[in-house]
Amino acid sequence: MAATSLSPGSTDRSVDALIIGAGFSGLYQLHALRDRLGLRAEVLEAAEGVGGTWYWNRYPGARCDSESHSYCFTFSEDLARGWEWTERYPQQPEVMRYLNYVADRLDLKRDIRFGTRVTGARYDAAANRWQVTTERGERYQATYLITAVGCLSTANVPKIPGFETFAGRWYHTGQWPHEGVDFRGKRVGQVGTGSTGIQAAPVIAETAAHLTVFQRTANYSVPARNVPLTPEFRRYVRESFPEIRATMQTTPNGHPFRIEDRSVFDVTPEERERIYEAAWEKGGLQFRATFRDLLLDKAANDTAADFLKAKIRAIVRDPKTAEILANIDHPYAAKRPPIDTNYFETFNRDNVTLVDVRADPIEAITPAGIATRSGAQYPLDIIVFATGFDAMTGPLLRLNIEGRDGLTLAEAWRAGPRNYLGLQVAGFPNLFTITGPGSPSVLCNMVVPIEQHVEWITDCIAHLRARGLSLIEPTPEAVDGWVRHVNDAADATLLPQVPHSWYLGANIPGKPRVFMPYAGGMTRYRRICDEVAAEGYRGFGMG
Ligand code: N01
Repeated sequence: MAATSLSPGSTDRSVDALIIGAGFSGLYQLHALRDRLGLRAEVLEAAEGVGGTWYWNRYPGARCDSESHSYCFTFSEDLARGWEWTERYPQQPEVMRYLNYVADRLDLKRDIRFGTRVTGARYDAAANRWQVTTERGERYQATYLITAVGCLSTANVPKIPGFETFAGRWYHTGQWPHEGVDFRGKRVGQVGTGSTGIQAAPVIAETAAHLTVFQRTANYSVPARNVPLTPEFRRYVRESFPEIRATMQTTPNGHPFRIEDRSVFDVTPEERERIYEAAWEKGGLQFRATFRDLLLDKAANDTAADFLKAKIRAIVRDPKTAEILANIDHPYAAKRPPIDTNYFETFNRDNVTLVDVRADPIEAITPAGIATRSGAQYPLDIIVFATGFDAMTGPLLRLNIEGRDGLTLAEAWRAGPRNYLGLQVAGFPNLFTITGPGSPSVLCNMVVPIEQHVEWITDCIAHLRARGLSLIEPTPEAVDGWVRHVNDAADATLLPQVPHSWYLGANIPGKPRVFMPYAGGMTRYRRICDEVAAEGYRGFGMG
């Protein structure tokens, strides 16, 4: 059913549900509300196409670190059977093709307003409606407002003195030009060595005249070992769809493999070495799944950390460079663990230099390049900022959301995000946040929490409608309890012990230091959400 204007002459569009964002979350949420519940639902999307994070992150080497056969929707066997991946890890263009396939197959694009950036959303209590405004001045109204803006969609370009004076060109990896960047003959500086920088550097180095990598925090990385998928593997995926889905739904991180149920100290040092070596050869995030206590016990983690640091020293020929790369100050996987293709090998190239900006911090950007505190000057034609995102809260706060009694989300979250189940905020009725802070989101293969959230939200709205109710909001007590539980879950792991982690908001100056994702695992989270629903949406007020 088409959306209607409120009254003749009014420019407001009125729908039942507005969804912000057309990535994985927004696409599935639109399908679920429109095609399962029969709601009038629309998506507002700033980009000119579907894809969300994959639309913007077109940097060289952009590739998913979840294995392709698990990085896709599982809610429809029919949808899954209509698609075949080509590589172990899909490259950005292939994920985009997949999401377009989904959008076309489910006929979603007719209800997505592209090129429409939301600039404000205000809850009108008298009407129990959300009033949403866009950059172009359009106005929308809806009973339900669902954010599907992802966790990593607000690019962080560090405020380095002299930035505006740079005479060359600069790019942030999360806002990469569609036409690409030609590095041939250019002196390129890359700032940042997170998952993105680790993927980008080897590819940039292939064409740049020279690449200088500015590393502030040394990072672990395990080889991805990407390969084209064999016909046998594709057959396995086709034939084993229910089993693969069942594994993804019953593992803490939503990946299609299980975490080994053994402690690092259950095996001899020789056996442990053999296990790590096999996992290194196999490649990918399964390295983290070799033992159950890697993220729980520092001594256990040290064994993996030592193994990985030794690998760096073995790969990188220049001992000084190797030492800077292996000088890692945090437990393995306590920051998001990158996987790579030839990252450490890249530092053996003649046209690549590593600069340790922990020891000698970036002082300024000059017209000619980057200057560090020691007075060293690095002349550059191009600077690539692989400097990450104002993660999790950033994409929500920039929507300028105002709830009941004029309370803004920025005020409600001044000391850090507070919500219930990661899905709803007290004082913001009928606002649902897919993969919001407090959700397992970024600690998982993202599609798994996304599917769970969308289905939970859809069931919740169906529950309200079946009872003639039109409002749901968590109680302050439920929010307090969830915030406590999120903190406790994080404190039971090594994750909050990394002072410079974006999980804590530590990469953004002035951002409250709160561990944002739910570290209790997707299986436990799913169980809690199911119990809450089964108990009549315990912890929520409805009306
Ligand atoms: O961002 P990051 P990312 N001066 O924040 C450095 C997902 N992802 O885009 O650690 C100098 O991790 C910063 O240093 P430090 C994934 O969840 C997935 O790489 O703050 N350096 C760090 O080295 C990932 O975790 C995939 O000390 C500065 C880097 O920039 C998340 O996205 C691929 C600086 C930022 O690392 C974010 O990853 C890519 C400054 N002023 C990303 N400011 C896959 O699926 C920041 N840095 C494969």
